[in-house]
Formats: sequence, C-alpha cells, structure tokens
Amino acid sequence: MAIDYTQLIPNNVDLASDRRLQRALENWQPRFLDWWKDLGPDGTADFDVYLRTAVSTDANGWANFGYVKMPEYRWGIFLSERDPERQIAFGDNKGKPAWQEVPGELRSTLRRLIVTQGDTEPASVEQQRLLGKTAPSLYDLRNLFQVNVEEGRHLWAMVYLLHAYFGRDGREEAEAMLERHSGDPDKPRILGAFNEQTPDWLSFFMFTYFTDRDGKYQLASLAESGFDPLSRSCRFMLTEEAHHMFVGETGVGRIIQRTCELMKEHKTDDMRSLGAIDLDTIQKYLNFHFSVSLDLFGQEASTNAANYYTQGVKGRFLETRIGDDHVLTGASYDIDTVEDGRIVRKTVPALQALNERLRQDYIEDCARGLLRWNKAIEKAGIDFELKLPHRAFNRRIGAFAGLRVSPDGRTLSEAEWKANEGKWLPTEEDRAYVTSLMGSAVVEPGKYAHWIAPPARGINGQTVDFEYVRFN
Ligand code: BYC
Repeated sequence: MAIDYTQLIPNNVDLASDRRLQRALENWQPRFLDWWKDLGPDGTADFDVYLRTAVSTDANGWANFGYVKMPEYRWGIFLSERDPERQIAFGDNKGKPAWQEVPGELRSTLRRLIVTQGDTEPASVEQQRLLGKTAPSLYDLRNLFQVNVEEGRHLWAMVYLLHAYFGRDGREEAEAMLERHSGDPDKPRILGAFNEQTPDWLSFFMFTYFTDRDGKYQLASLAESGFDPLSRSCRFMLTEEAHHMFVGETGVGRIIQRTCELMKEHKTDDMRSLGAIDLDTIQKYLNFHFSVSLDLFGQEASTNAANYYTQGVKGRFLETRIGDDHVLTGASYDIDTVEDGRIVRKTVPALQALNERLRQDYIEDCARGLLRWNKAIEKAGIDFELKLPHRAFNRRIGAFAGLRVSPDGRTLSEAEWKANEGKWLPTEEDRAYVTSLMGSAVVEPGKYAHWIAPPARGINGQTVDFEYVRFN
C-alpha cells in the first residue's frame, strides 16, 4: 500500500477525504514538533542522519534510505493493508466481522489500551534524549536516531486512532500524550519502566533488547484485536520494532565480544582496569532491565486481561496459530504466584492468566538472545554464563511485588536481600563506572569506543566506517 508523501501528514488512509480529521491532526502536528524539539534527541536539529523511511507498508516498503534532518522526518499514518474478510479470532465475538468502528460498549477499554500503548512511545524518546552526546560510534548514533524517529512514528499511529475514532476524548488524550513526561514527579508516564532513566549505552542496549521486546509482545496481542484499525496499525508497527530489538541484541553482543577479547588478550577479568565492562556488571544490568520489563505485563491473574480477551479487544501472541477453541471459558493455565510468603504453582482459569501467558512467551524469546551471547562467551574460552533471573526477582507489579527473591528463585528475608542486592542489581558504583566510560561521542567514521566491538556489518549494505551522521 503506497504512502502519499505529497500531503503535509504522509499517510495511506486517504486522510484528505476527511477534512475535519485532517485539520485536527494538522493542529496536533506542530505540538508534536515542539515536543520533539524540547524533549527529543538533544541538540541534533541540524544533523543529517542516514535513516530509513517507509515508502509503503508492504515487504519492500523499507528500501528507502537517505540523509534526513530529524525534525524533517516524514512522520505519518501508515496502516497495514485491510483484509475485507477479516474476522474476530477469539472471545465472545469470535467469527464476527472485525470492527471498522469502535463498538460503543468497548470505547473506554479500547481508549485505555491505546493510550497506554501510545504513552510508552514518546516516553522512550525522552528517556534516550541525551544518549547522542556519548555515542560509541556514528553507526550507533544513527541506530539510536532511527529508533527515536520510529518511536515518534508509533506515537503518531496511536494518536491517529485517538483522533479518528474517539472524538473529543481522543483529542484530549492525544494532547495529554505530550504533557506527561518520563520521570516527571507530577505527570509521569503511565507504566513504571518508562519512568526509569536510560543514562548510558549499556542501559540503552538492554532497554532495546528487553523493553522493546515487551513492545513486540504487546503489539502482537493488539494486532489480534477485533478493532481492525488498531490491528492494522500494530501490524505495521511490528515491522519497525524488529530493528529496535536488533539494535539491542547486537549492542549487548558487541559489548560482550569486546570484553571477551580483552579478557583473553590480557588474561584477566579485571575489566575496569582496562576500560571495559565486566561480565558481572553486564549480568546486573540484564537482571535490572529484565525484571523491570516483566512488570510491564501486568498482574499474573488479571480480570482486566480476561475481559479484554472475552470482548475481542486484545488477543494472545499469534492467536490464530494456537490450536484451541479461542474462547477459553473451560480452560486452565498454571502460574507461579505467592501464598504465605512462598512461591507456589497454581492452576487458574486460563482467561485470568493471559498476562502471565504472554509474559511466558516473552521470557522464552528473551532466552534465545542469551543463548547467542553465551555462545560467544564460550567460544572465547571463558567460563561464564549469563542467566535470566527468576520471574519473581525484583518485581514491583503483580503477585511478587514486595517479595524478596534471589535471581535463582529463593525467597529471602529482608536482611538477606539487603546483604546481596548489590551483587544482583547495579550499584551506584557500577552505574558510576559505566557512566565514566561514556566519554564524548565518537564521531570519526569507522572509529568505535574502546568498550564495544564494531558491528559485523553496516546498515543497508554500507560499510562499518560509513559516515552515518553528518554534523554540519
Ligand atoms: N506500571 O490487571 P492488570 C512498547 C496497573 S512497550 C504501572 O495486570 P492490565 C515500547 C494497571 O494499569 C508495550 N501500572 O492490568 C517499548 C491496573 O491499574 P488499575 C506497551 C501498572 O491492564 C519500548 C492495575 O495495575 N504496551 O511498546 O491487565 C520503547 C491492574 O493490573 C503496570 C502495552 O502495555 C505497570 N507496569 O495489564 C517504546 C499494551 N502494570 O486500573 C515502546 C497496552 C499494571 O487497577 N497495555 N499496572 O488502576 C495493556 O495491555 C495493559 O494495560 C498492561 C497491564 C498489560 C500494561
């Protein structure tokens, strides 16, 4: 589906045929640009960045790469192609035609989900606002900016839905999207992980590996929605999300590679004396970002999730490929939960366990990257294995919130937790060390900061010493 770039707001939804909607979005556009100027990547307005821009929403639509000044990026509204035969795949409305309008009784539920999703997108841009100043290379700087402009586009995707389908309430929610800010004590972002800081590049790569992957799973569940415009928006967003997780996986992988090279060369694991990041510190950052991202899946047993499913609003990951009745009224599912301060396995109605089931799919996906990272460590002949901590470790949302649990799943007293916390989660000292490695941005093409290996290949067939960003 071709995107019309002749319009002020590029789109493939024939925006020009709805003048009211077009005007409303054209009103929101300068506010978005002001927000980008104030809270997007700091001091970058004049940079020419080698970015990809979607030209269509089919498989070849990504072939368009070129230098762009970010404030001139063509943010717009791109939905995947409509399937006129599409039916709702699950819940009480299973088999009915997908909704092209919002059913009245589902209005507030859908609005809430769209607002929660939309809120995360600008939040992540705000969190990453200063990272450009310490980029380890032009290649990494370009990837950061690609992620940032696409998160901006994801905000557009949700704002379009709010404007087009939720009337005045929707317009107000779209305004509020630019008023809440990450970490703002008075007007914070909605979900916990999006109020944390992303102060260094190890955090950034962990965030894109773990937190963007929550994005993948939430978007995939919303892509199953009976509300077809939401489904089509999320389908296209998922194609953008893949690159973000690639940035995370390869970023962490390149830090590990560099650490292993130095460990072998100098026959020591004292990486701090060599200006690199030791594997123990990488494990602590991993523990932090994984546990914070697990919270994003909500309560283990959730009636909200059951209602979303029964109503046909939010499905499971790859719903149509699951071989069951897609109604789940008689089905059950085993979850870990807490009873009398202990972690226990419990069978609950499957409908209530949908957040947990999605979290389980996510955990299995997270583990795949660790296999690859561990293979690299093993290949270097180093006796160390990165591990995902137990799902109950360091949780703030759900049944395990407040329970003290070690990374290997043992429940602990407060004193045991306090005595060991610094071994499992980044300490002030760890964070200060990692921050100390983040010198001024490395801006010479082909040069990479000491603590990270160059990538195996460049972007879009370019070399690793390509001039991915021009500063002007
Ligand atoms: N923080 O029944 P529950 C992405 C609240 S990331 C704070 O489990 P539900 C991206 C909850 O609101 C993907 N509060 O709730 C990544 C509820 O409050 P009330 C973002 C939380 O609704 C990187 C109460 O606890 N998309 O795209 O079933 C870069 C009961 O909980 C949290 C979505 O999240 C939390 N973590 O599940 C850029 C999809 N968790 O009403 C982008 C849309 C729960 O009792 N959201 N609460 O006051 C949803 O599907 C659901 O809202 C959630 C929560 C899965 C998040």
